[in-house]
Amino acid sequence: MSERLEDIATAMVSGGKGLLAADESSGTIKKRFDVIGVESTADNRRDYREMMFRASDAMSKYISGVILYDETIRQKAADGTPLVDIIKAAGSIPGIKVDLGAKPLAGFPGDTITEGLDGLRERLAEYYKLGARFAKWRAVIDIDTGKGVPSTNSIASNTHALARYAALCQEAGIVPIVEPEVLMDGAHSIDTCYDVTKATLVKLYDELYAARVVLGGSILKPNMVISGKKSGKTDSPEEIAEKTIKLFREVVPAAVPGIAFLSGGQEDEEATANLNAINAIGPHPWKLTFSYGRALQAAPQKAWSGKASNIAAGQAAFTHRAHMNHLAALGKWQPALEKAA
Ligand code: 5MM
Repeated sequence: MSERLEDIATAMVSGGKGLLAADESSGTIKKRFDVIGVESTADNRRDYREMMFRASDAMSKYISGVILYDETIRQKAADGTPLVDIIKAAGSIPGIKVDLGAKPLAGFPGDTITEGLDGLRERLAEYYKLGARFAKWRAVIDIDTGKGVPSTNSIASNTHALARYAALCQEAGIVPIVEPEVLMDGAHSIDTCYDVTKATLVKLYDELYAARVVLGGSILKPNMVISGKKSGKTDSPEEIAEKTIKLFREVVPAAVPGIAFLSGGQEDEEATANLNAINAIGPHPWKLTFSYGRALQAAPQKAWSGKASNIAAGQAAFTHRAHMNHLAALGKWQPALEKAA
């Protein structure tokens, strides 16, 4: 496959394929394993991820790339094959999470700043050698308007860090996924989500221009415009689609080849229905697909539950969700397809 940044970025979002976000850090994967009663050991994490990467139908037809964690990009399957080689053999692209997590932002209670820029040039060079052709950095923007969260400083600091990260990635021949996640955990309305996401994306593209990032060789990984979970309101897919697209048309340059959404705590089918509604009102200037973590993995995690005898069931659950999201990325999903399965 071509090594041009623009070609890699295009391959990541085309043909209704999307990304598997399997980059849970040690603390996050432990939380996921706790739910299914599995101890979070290196071997269990390897077995679980190997199960998904060996789901050949899902990986070859629906998953364009996999975001890995530092441990996983170095791991070998039970038979000694590097996990990266299994991903590549399926025609999928290995990627790597390079941020070191969100820490409290000094002086701004409730805001966080994502760390990991120091030494990033050297880490990217190593990840390139290990096979990564794209990377991901997640900035976390919470909403708590009563407490002044997010602050202007949080948006400025996080988007500046995203731009510095993206420039370093492109220097290393790696496509940056820029992920400014406006959390859906709060009690805010969909219109507040719209305003905060808009402020974040406007600043993000200012910073990316200033850092001379080539937009054609980058991917945006945003939240959808959606009400906070604690608001008690469930928005229709049509409203989410209409507001999300209205916003993106105002602020995301057409030079960006693709937008790959995070699921952010949406239920599996909800994330699929919302992506489908977004694509159903196209055509759009960019490809719109998925880069889901929880909405792709909750079902296979439950089906697998740490037992070797459940590997086929786990792979079937993963393949089904990947297939449904593939259809949603093409605007061709229907609820009846879930029931049929
Ligand atoms: C898979 O989860 C990713 C890693 O999270 P931590 O660094 O907190 O362990 C996360 O960045 C993920 O890639 C995105 O948030 C999208 O995942 P969801 O579950 O929101 O689709």
